[in-house]
Amino acid sequence: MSKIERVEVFVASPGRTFVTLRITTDDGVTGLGDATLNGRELAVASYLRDHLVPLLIGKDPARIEDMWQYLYRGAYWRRGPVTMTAIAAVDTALWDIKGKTAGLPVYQLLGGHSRDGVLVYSHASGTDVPSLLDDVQRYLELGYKAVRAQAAVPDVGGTYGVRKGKVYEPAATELPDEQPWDTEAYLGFAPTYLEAVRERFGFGFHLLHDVHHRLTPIEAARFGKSVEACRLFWMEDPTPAENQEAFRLIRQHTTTPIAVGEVMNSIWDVQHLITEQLIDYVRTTVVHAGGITHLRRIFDLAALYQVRTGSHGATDLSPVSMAAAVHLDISVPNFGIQEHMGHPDEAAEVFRTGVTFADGMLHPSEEPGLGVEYDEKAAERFPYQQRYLPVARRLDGSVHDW
Ligand code: KDG
Ligand code: MG
Repeated sequence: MSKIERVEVFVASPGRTFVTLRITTDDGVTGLGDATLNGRELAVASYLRDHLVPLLIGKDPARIEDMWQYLYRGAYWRRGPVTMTAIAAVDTALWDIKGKTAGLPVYQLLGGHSRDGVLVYSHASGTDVPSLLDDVQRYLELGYKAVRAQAAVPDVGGTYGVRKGKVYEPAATELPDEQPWDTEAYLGFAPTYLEAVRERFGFGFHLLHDVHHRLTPIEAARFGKSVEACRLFWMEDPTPAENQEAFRLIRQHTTTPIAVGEVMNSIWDVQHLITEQLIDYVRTTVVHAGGITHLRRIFDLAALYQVRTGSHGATDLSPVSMAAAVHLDISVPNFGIQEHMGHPDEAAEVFRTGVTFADGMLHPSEEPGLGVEYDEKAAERFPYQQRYLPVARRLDGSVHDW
């Protein structure tokens, strides 16, 4: 039996911060896991370094399920983003090791191809409608078959999802940037630019939109109804989802499909959303929902209720997470779509990934394991930089969901 000999936690900021776990066995096999929790990175690094590393040394890396149960049940304290991201990193690294030991890419361990490629959507945005339309055109020309559209609400500022640089990076300031929010202005404006996108480019591609938790259930119902003619692939996070029951009201009013889950960390956080068919797509991810082992469990539950997958894939999910996501996406029967935002250029100096893009789809690496390498020497050139996500405030100064 091989044993876990070394466990390292790397925190580096190549264009943005990533926390990466590397497990090495006594026969020299290494596995990588992503442990990045945007704006709370050091909490997960400490959870790993101070609480999980001592538990891993000397253990059998082949016992992935047992390790998951041990770390989850053994903590006594359950769920939550910090715990589940730390467990995810260990789980992902163990799948990487198992693949390398078996000489197979991870998707083969998960049952092999269920499809030829992983449909992805990218992010078009604009500071106004003409610049949004130009950006949609750019993504369609790049070959994307699905595009998310977000535009800045005129005169208000603080709109979610409008890119400034090459990739949209909301965690851009040393302390939280406080941004204004006006629900009525958004509700009046957003349907008009989604209509403009359909008018200009037609219906030959999937159009998505992220509301980013900012509406109440009845406002979300109004929004969903008002964009029905645009035939969105989904409206994402229309209302905060701690109260899963809230989605019943939205559902009663609109046929616009709903996607939820990027901030959820376990099967219990999405249980009613799935079993009561209150959503159409579940957006939980490898990194924030307990790794490949737990995410597959969520996806299997979802399959029973005709809920499809639509995993989060923003810049804060490292190339390790993205590779793991693609292995899972290509193998599960109820795959829907995968978010694909890319990373700042510096990230490519630290992570080498075998994931490829062609014709609007991602394809997994054929190398054994996940097919990602981490260059720790290169990472040293990018020391940790503190960055927070923004905070939203309504026009009266009160805090709103960002
Ligand atoms: O860390 C937060 C981001 O990942 C999030 O704001 C991105 O909502 C997001 C999305 O759909 O990509
Ligand atoms: Mg989102």
